[in-house]
Amino acid sequence: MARSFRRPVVREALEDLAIFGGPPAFEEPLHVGAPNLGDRARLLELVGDVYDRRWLTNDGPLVKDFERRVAELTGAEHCVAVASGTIGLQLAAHALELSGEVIVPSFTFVATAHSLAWLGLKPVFCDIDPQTHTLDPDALADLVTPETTGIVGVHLWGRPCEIDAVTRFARERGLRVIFDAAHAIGCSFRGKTIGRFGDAEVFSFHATKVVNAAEGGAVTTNDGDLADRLRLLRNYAFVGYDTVVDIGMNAKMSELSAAMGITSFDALDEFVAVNRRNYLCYGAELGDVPGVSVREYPEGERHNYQYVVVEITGDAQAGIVRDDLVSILHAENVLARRYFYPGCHQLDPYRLAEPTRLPATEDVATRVLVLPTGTAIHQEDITAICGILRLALANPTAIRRQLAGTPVPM
Ligand code: T4K
Repeated sequence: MARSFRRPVVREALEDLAIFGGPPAFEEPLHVGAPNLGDRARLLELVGDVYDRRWLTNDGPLVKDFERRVAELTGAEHCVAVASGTIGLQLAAHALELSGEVIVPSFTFVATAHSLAWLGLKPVFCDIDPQTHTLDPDALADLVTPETTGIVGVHLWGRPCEIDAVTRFARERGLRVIFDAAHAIGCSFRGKTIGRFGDAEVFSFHATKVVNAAEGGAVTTNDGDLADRLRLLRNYAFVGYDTVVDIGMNAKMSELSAAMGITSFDALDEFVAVNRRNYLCYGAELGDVPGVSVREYPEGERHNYQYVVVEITGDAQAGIVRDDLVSILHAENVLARRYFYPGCHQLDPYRLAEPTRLPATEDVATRVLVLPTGTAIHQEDITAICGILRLALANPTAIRRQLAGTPVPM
């Protein structure tokens, strides 16, 4: 059900904040990642067609149409739709015959690392450039060993990583390159749409993404042989009914997901326009607030503005820190997120295997706050959220006293 819009309670005084005992500003939770929904009638029409055709999955007509739409938008020669972004990354890594060690930024959603580890590959975590939040190409050389076979760059927040530098570095050493483009549908790098770089790029069409197929993903590539191999592996590596030529898996997108994805694609321009409007609104509300900066997207490129990312610059002794703001916002029913804290290298499965220090990742991971956006968010919501942030940031002493000993919501 769509969220019925109830005007949020606007905070005027510090004591009104929910952490001081006031009622939450929002009656219902505001999520980061509430899905953008396309046209209901169109979705139901497509689902009706699926029902009538009795063709539910296995490379059906809607999946083919979805693939065509992704290829058209990205400019990639081939698109292979899959069941999720995570499976897309696995399929690409397997199809490219990666082995041993693969370099990957730690500051990413854990699926990037998991997809490699699940194949028995060792993710070797790389630090980021704190200005871009993406893989620092200057950090790559120290991480290469005789076991290294590939690099996975991540276009975090939809901002392309240093594609040229990463690709050049990899080519000089005979390494494969996959770009995790989970956030980057419709974004561009030097005027070219994301989807045609490296050996392959992998998108996510999870419910929380700007284009969603409920669950889904896609691998794009300009390499026809690789695309053929991806299609083979996606369907257990069957050739015909009885012949299996490789160790494949079930990575197929269903027709129902494709129906959702096509409906979502139809509305992409509208979703991006709303995201951009929200992003500009946050920027205007927070532009002159000391201690907080809204991360900007590079000029002259296409963006989907899917994430509103702010960095909190206050220091732990004197000011409000990011985690204080998370507690304050959650109490108001604004479920802001600490993506991607604490960095993959500090998550148990990876931390325990091999302790690593990545100073830029560790610093940025304590300062980033991701705020709700998308079509479920109204301008009044943003004004109210920013009002809460301004009030809190202007009163660090009282806030810190009030929050002393309060655990950060997870
Ligand atoms: N690489 C990168 C860089 C990624 O960010 C991701 C996924 C991947 C690879 C892997 O792609 P997939 O295999 O997922 O296709 C979410 C998403 O689940 C995940 O897709 C996404 N990145 C990540 C950044 O965010 P969570 O666990 O933080 O949030 P989740 O799924 O619980 O959703 C967030 C909030 O959205 C919920 O608390 C409530 C709201 N929500 C969610 C769903 C699913 C709704 O209102 N309705 C819904 O249907 O991971």
